[in-house]
Amino acid sequence: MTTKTYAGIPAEYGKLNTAKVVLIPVPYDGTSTWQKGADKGPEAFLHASENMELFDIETRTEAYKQGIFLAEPVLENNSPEAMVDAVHEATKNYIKKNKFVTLFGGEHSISIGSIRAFNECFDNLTVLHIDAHADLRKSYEGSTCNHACALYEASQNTNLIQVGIRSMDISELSVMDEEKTFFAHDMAQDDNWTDNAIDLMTNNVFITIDLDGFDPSIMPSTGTPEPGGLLWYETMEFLRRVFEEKNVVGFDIVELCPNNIDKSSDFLAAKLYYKMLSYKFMDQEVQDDFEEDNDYKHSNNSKFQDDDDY
Ligand SMILES: [Mn+2]
Repeated sequence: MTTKTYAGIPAEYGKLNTAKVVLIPVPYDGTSTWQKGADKGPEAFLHASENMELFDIETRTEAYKQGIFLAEPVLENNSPEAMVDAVHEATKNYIKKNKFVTLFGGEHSISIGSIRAFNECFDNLTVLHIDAHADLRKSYEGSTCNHACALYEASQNTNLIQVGIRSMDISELSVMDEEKTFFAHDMAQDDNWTDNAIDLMTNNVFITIDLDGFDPSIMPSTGTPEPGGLLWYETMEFLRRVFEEKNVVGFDIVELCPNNIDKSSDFLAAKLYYKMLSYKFMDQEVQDDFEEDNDYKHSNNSKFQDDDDY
């Protein structure tokens, strides 16, 4: 990867010791079943981010000034299980440094590792899962770490809320909690779905977004596009409310499958990531003296309050 800092931000905003945010790229595409290319996602996302303006009009903030450290990418790909372990370890390492940890995939199986880390570090975790697909298979093609299984573990040991679902196998019905599932065809008819989804959340929320949750008209560059997905402003309105009303502890964005023709999807992913940071930090002052290694408090309420204690 050629990028030195996220979005080309000045180096003083990209240092690990002062940054509030850590971004872990995971260019992994080992188990995808149809179109390959999610391994190219992080690079396309970072490239688009460099061409994005960094003042967020809606919140009137410059979230990058909170500091965003671009971590070394997780490159482990000997097996899906080894990749999941590597993602878990990297994610937990930065959570323990009291960073707001974010990841960019890669295919959705990376989320098995990130969710496992967040669930170990935060009490009563809600996983908000935005996706076209349920991803609730216990195993698929011989592995429990296949992208089709991305949310199975979360369904067993977190408060999993699924939004935008419009494709699944009948076998997943027995795992799915339909009370906590917002099917796309119902959302299209129900203006109250955002209220209902937020009511089901505990305070600590991890968000995992498969970009195919968006409608293919605005997000064509993904491995398995499905008609009838989320549009931009309804998603932003929903996400903003989640960030305002809950303690979002981290997030990942997966399944960008870039191609040479459509660049708008890369920019959607870049904008989505930055909007989520803008919502997270919209009420937080930027540190005055950023270059000093101040011991300021982070707001993520992780179990780990002491940087040295691990
Ligand atoms: Mn999906």
